Amino acid sequence: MNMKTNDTNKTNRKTEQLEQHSTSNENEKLTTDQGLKINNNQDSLKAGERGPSLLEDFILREKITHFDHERIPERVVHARGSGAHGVFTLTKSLAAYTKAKFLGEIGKETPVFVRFSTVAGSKGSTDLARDVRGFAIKFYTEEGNYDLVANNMPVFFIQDAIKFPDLVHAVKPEPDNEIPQAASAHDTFWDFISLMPESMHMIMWLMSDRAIPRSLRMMEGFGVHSFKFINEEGKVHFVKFHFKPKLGVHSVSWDEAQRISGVDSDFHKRDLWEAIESGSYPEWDFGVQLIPEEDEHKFDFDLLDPTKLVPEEEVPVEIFGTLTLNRNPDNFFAETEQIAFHPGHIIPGIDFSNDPLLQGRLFSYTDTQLSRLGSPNFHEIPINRSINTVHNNQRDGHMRQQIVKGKSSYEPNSIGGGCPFQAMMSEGGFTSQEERVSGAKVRERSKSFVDHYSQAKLFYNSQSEPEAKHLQNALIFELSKVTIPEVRERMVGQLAYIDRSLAEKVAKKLGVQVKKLEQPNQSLPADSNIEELQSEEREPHTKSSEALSMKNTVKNTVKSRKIGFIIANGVEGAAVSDFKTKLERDGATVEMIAPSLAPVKTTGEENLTPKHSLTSTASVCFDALFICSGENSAKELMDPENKPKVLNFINEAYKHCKAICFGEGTEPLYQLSNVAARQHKDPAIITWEDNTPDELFINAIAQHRVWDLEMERNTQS
Ligand code: HDE
Repeated sequence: MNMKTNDTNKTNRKTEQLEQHSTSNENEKLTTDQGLKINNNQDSLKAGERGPSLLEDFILREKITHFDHERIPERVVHARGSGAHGVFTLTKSLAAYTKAKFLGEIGKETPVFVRFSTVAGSKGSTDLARDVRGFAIKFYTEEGNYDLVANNMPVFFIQDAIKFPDLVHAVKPEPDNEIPQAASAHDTFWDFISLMPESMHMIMWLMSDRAIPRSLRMMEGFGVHSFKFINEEGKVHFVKFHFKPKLGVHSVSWDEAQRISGVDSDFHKRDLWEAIESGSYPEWDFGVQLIPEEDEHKFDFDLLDPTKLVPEEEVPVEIFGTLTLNRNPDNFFAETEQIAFHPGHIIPGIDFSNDPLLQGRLFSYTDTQLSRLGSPNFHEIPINRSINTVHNNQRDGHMRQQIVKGKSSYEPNSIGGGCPFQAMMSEGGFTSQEERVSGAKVRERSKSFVDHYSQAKLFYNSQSEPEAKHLQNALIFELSKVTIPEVRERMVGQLAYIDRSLAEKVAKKLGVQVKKLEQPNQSLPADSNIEELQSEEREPHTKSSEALSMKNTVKNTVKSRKIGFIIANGVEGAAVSDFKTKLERDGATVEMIAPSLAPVKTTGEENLTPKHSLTSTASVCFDALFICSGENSAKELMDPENKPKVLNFINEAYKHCKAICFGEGTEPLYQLSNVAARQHKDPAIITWEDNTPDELFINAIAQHRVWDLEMERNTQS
């Protein structure tokens, strides 16, 4: 029995089902795939000890053959992923809006598996790429699997699925030289984007710090499209799905992201894994925006347009449940890699809208699983199995697992007693929402989709000063990598429709002029009436929205924050343990960093065992630093061998706007660091002169970063 599933809190119908397919090698003998015990796994069968290997060696052949075939194609997008098991708990009933059972009964718990991902990079690429993050949730409901295949941004680049292959080809490494990996900062991406004004709103999100999250646990999740809820009476509401992290929405700086990619390219994967292993379970509030069907047209944008969000000021997000991740997978490939999501996996009470992007997705996901997992039986892979048993007349195919008894595999039948029967609606039988549709068969975009700039403006207007600055810098970084001046210029021309001063700031750094684009929307069909379709002068109905700025996020907890304690021989044992206890009491994690991995002598009885050395880690792997008290330890840290490394730690943390606490006796280090040059009170720098350093430190860490002082911290250093 697997240890993890012994925990009764985490046992549910899905874990029980997975347990039937799990195995452990503990205390077992090595066997072949046929169950034959192997006596020698060191040498192949040979004709004489120096002779050639024999074809007869079935053990060698089996092992090598399996190895030769152990790779499957990676996902064409979202290849790099991290997953976890968890539970969705309903805290408020949605029964008035949907007949979906898992959303009806307060307190109901539904097992889930969530897979987070970056989009553009390959499976082995860095976690800290500037990119959208996938946030795909499989709810194992009693009515069948429901997949909410979401992202950490509420809008998308394109309005119609037919443009998806173009978008992905543009962002992926260029076809001739396969450069660059996991990066949008290159010619083809910006060439495409500058010709696609519908992507401008998403570009604002992508260039914002949302694209470089501090943790997968500190990101929002959005269903993007409008979906539909249908209740028992058949009443329809449009619905937008939200997941709001209880730890708040936080990001790293771009400079940090680049450093993390070098120091620990698995930073997000490790962070999620370690948080769950330590019992610090990530949690999100599940919220919905509900719009009665009759209000569909009351907005100044089209609810079917996936490049638009519904401002929370216009329709508030109501919280109905909690998503908790509480168990790491037992096997990455079997679970995180083989899980197969599909927005078309729905259950009674939930239906699609006519969003043309969503409609295209409904085709793509099963299709891609066929090529990735290799068989129409991918639903039988344990992680993909529904907890509701499957009964139908689908049969055969590669790797079929289920042994369906009986003679008939068709319907209607009399030989099988007519089984399996169709279910009536009252028995949970799914019916699509009845909707009147009419119209000529046309290959066209709705005129209501044409305003591409006003919500881009709304997003930009809503950013705090540091966030807006980061966004500008991101554009400058990305577009500076574009080698074709015309593309840079065209992109700046697009930005001018969003915000003139943003365009000017970017243009200056790119060495181009802000020019009015002759034809802003070159993506339109050749015979479109461009004048009629352009909407560049439109102002957003909502001028700014608090929910769009990370400045207004949760900042009252240090839970699961990682604090680096820099120690050396002679460190004040009592001060270290006091600080550590207080931080851990509030849920933070403390890790010791010393000049080497050898135990560190303290002024007290106990030695401390460092987890890291100054060489094996970097300040970018921590949220805050405590330069631990002790004159003697400070002396050792100032040895010529240690000093540059310690100062680099401090200066980097300072540059990245983190909280730093200097203990008693560390003044010499403080004086040598860039921190000493500060001219103003900086709430995130705590020293031996402060009265309640522990409280101040904890409060500063909870603020995440002092982004407001970034300019000041950086111009001094
Ligand atoms: Fe996806 N997308 N997508 N997508 N998507 C895939 O499916 C696709 C879109 C999203 O962790 C693929 O199994 C099309 C929007 C996530 O396994 C593929 C279009 C949103 C994941 C695919 C979109 C997403 C995928 C690749 C435009 C946010 C990772 C592998 C019409 C709401 C799921 C796979 C996981 C994965 C197609 C647009 C989210 C090829 C055609 C919008 C989170 O089927």
